Formats: sequence, C-alpha cells, structure tokens
Amino acid sequence: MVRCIFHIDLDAFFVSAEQALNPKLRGKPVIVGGDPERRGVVASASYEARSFGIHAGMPLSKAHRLCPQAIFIQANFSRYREASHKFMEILADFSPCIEPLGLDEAYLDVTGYEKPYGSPWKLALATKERIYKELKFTASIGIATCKVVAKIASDLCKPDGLLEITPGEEHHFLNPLPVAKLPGVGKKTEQVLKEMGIATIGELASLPLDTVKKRFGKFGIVIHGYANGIDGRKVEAPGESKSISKQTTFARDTLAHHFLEASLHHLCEQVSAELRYRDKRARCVTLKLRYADFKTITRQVTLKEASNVGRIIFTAALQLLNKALAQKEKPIRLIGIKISNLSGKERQLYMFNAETEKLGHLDKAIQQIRRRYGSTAIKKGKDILI
Ligand code: DCP
Ligand code: CA
Repeated sequence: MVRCIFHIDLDAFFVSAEQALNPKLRGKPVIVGGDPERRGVVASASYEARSFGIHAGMPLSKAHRLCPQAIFIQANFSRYREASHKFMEILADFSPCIEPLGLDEAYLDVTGYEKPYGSPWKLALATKERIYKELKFTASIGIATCKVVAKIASDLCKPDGLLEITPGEEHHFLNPLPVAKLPGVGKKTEQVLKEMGIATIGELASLPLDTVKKRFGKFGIVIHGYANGIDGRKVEAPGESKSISKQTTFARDTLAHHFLEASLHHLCEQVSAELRYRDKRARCVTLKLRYADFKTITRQVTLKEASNVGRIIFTAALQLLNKALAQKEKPIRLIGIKISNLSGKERQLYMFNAETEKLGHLDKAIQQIRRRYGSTAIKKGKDILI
C-alpha cells in the first residue's frame, strides 16, 4: 500500500518559543544561546539573523560580530520542553502513528487519515494552522511516500513551508539535489562520493548497487536506496521499537582509546536514559564500529540479566570495544551502540542484586536532575573526558 508520511519540523524552534512569549521579538534578528560576552554557541537563530550568516553551532562571539544589533536570549529549556509537549499533542490529534525526533520534529504516518480533509495537502495545511493557532509557531511539512523523502522535502521548504512529493515524483525531486542532502551523508561520505565522480543524488541513484556496496558496505545499500527514494522504515512510536540505538560520527577518524571509550560511555548513558524513560530493560548490547574505509562491524553480547543501568550497559559495551580494538588497529569514523531484546521492568526476585539496584537509583537521580536543570547540569567522570 502506498503510504502518506509527513515530516514536520518547527521553524527556529527556541527562537519561536521566545517570540510566542514576547511578540515584539518577531521579524527581528534573534539568537537563543545566551550572552554574547560569554563563551557558548548559537542554539537557534531567527531567519532574520540567518541572513547575516549566523547558524546554530556558531560561537556567540562570532554571531555578535556578524550582527551586533541581534537580540541575544538565554535558553529556557523547561519552556521549550513544555512547548514541545503541546506540539506533539497537537500532532497526535491528526494521526496516532507518530514518531517524535527530538523536541521539535516528528514523522507522522497519516495514511488514510487524509480522507476527511480531502487530500494530504489539506491535512497538512490544517496541521500547520492548528500549530500556529495554539502555539504561534510556524512549521514546515514535507509530504511523501517514505520518511527520507518527506524529511528532505520539509528541509527544502523551510521556513513556514509545505512541499508534497507525490508518488512517482521521487526521482524527479531527488535527482538534482546534492548528495549531502541525504540523511547519513556527512562531509567524509560526500568527499568519497566526489572522488567517485558523484555529486548529486541522481548520480548516486544511477550507480550500480554493487559499486556503492563495494565502497561503503551495508551503509552503501541504505544510501543507494535513499537516493532512489526507497525507504521502508516505518513510522514508529518510540515505545514500539524493539531496540534503541545511538551513534556518533567523529569529526576526524580516531584510534584514541580514551576518546572512543568516553564517546561510548556517553552513548550508553543516552540509551540507558531512554530505557528508563520507557520503563524497559535490555538484554542484548551491540557495538557498532565503522572504520575509516567504511567497513562496518558489529559485536554483540547478551547480559546475564536485563538491565537499564548505564554502567552495566557500558561495561558490556566496553568489553566489546576493547576486544575489537585488540583485533584491529584501524582508525574509526563512527561508533554506535544498540540495545535490544527489551522487556518490561519486572524482574525475577532471585536475580535481585543490591549493587545493580544502587546503580539504578543513582542513574535515576542523575536523570531527574538533568531533566530539571538541563543535560549539562551534572556530569559523571567519563562524560567530562568528551
Ligand atoms: N539546537 C541546539 N543546538 C544546535 C542545534 C539545535 O541547541 N546545534 C536546538 C535549538 C533548536 C532546536 O534544537 O531550536 C531544533 O533544532 P533545529 O535543527 O530544528 O533548528 P531550528 O528549529 O532552530 O531551526 P530550523 O528547523 O528552522 O532550521
Ligand atoms: Ca526545527
């Protein structure tokens, strides 16, 4: 069955939240990130500020140099979390099949739900109107038959945009775009493709699958599919997925053990926090490493007892990492962790273990502090290494 998927992304989210509170900020160069006198980076810039070349991640001092008249505002995370919650609630009124991605983005599978509105386009307009009416946020929506095309479409129509790629139009839409528009294609992949004479998505799409597979392994199959508008990933609420994965690609390939270890620790913290949020425990821990030549390996271990404790997951993952590093001394470009075989939180009593319980309480306490005061409010030893 042909699906109808929306990718919805709020425009300049943190800035919009501030503008909703103080309408005088509308239409002006506004930057959320803090005081330009202090160290720090731009978290969100209004489109007016972007016309001065300012973007997320830029040091505030540079943003100030580029646009001294910009209004700088310190981030207020609890306000953004509340706005995000309302945003997701509005979306859930349009389809129950919703997959939030961060605070201000979501996929919505609206297959069949467009009928009462007459068309996907009209349903998307109604969604945008409702978001604006209730939150005073503009959103951009990409409509397509799969996630990857919907995401690229919403990205291209920002801000306050709506772009529908009708079934059969995927190639026509994707072909002229640069390969970097494909999710997962970063600077390094872009460079390798360039060396192969490939600059556009269309050029990648028309390469034989074998060529891409030989160069990039499994990752090649994925991006070749994406380039052809093929993406079978379902829109899945986080609670429904059978695993949780997090990965990070390094700015530079690395073999520095302490850095790999610290990155892995951070990823394990993230997946265990998500487990606790979902009230789940995991038994399988899988480590993923992608080497500089794009060869990717995965190594898996089964825990004695299902767990949601960051330290336990990290200990298992670290053993896998150390074993892999001992086998192959090749620079690494990406490290990832996947936990699977998820179960509800109930445990068998004979497996009760005081140490595990203590670590669980510690993780929970840290999570509560982070939720209240932000993710940087408290750091464990390993986090500080990153
Ligand atoms: N964010 C951040 N630091 C970054 C990038 C983003 O703190 N380096 C935060 C602030 C953003 C929010 O996440 O408002 C959403 O990120 P987006 O990448 O969607 O950026 P915006 O919503 O600000 O802009 P737009 O989606 O219109 O490009
Ligand atoms: Ca956004």
